[in-house]
Amino acid sequence: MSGHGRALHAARAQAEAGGSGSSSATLDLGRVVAAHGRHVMVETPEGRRVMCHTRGKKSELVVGDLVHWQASGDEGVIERMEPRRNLLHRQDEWRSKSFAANLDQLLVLVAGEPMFSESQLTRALIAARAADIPAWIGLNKTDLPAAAGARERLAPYVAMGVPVIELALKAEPAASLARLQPLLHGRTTLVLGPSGTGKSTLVNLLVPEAEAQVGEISQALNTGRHTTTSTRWYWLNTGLKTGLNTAVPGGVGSDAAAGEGVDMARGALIDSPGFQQFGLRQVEPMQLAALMPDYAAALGSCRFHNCTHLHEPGCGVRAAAERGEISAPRQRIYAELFEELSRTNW
Ligand SMILES: Nc1nc2c(ncn2[C@@H]2O[C@H](COP(=O)(O)OP(=O)(O)OP(=O)(O)O)[C@@H](O)[C@H]2O)c(=O)[nH]1
Ligand SMILES: [Mg+2]
Ligand SMILES: [Zn+2]
Repeated sequence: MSGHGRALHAARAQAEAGGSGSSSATLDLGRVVAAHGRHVMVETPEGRRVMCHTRGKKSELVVGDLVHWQASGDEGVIERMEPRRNLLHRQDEWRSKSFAANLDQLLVLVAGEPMFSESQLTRALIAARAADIPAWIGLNKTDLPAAAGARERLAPYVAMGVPVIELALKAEPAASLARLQPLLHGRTTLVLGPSGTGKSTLVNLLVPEAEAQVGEISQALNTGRHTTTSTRWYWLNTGLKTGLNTAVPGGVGSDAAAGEGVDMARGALIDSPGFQQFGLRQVEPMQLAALMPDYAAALGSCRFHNCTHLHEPGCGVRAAAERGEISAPRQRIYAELFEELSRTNW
């Protein structure tokens, strides 16, 4: 289903054939599984991990990138990157921050405690749409009373067709896993969301050997709320010891016997640090409506072709809003974003 295994093999075959550059036959192919400044951890198709550095001052590589590298002692040097299938990033006023590349989907994990910001959720969903990456929402901590408010806040997203699944990753791990596995199986999923919603809890549940630290550790050490400080790649279907992964349809056993098929059927999870800001400067203000499903559904009947849907007479989008088809918070977020993206820095 997912293309990442295929992509890696195809790119390797191409590299071996010398098909994409004269020196590429001497280079190894790998996938970036962690990135930190100039250093990136690269995993070979055989599963070996090699610390590599880039030649430039700063690396633009992100987790999920496929790279060609050359051994240099115990380490490696990155020579070049395969073209990206997609890239999820945020663009704040002064800096761009890439999350990960070559994704099959985005899971935005939210919770009622701490109550998620609808603006941040919308921004993440818009960034995913702009990058052509399917997204869905996981509502975690449904065991807490605050889940009711969060569920209400998510109702418009369900109505506009964004899949929402309910989870209690800590309180009901087995039930949560059963819901997650069909969605994660065989795909590369980036898990994004505010701090403290359970992203690392999710990774630890699905990848028991992940050692992704969970909030309690940092609370115990009193080192602050942000547990996860860098983005990391974790293979799925490696946690057979727990017995929890055996429900995966199409089975891990058959994959193991299929040789190359291992890569294909193995999904991956990418854990990321919680974010505070989510700039969308990569999006043109006039593009916004098309990237918001409830707005997009109402497009096409405005009197003016260059309608901003903010104040023009004969606006079909605002007519839809008046009929209750677009929620008040979404209208507020749209207006706020439109203004933010129209602002110039100088
Ligand atoms: N009540 C409840 N708490 C949960 C649930 N899932 C996770 N938690 C708790 O939420 C806290 C934060 O979980 P993490 O997994 O560290 O959150 P995170 O999203 O990785 O946070 P950052 O790394 O800071 O971005 C921990 O204390 C978890 O035990 C749940 O289903 N119910
Ligand atoms: Mg975390
Ligand atoms: Zn309009």
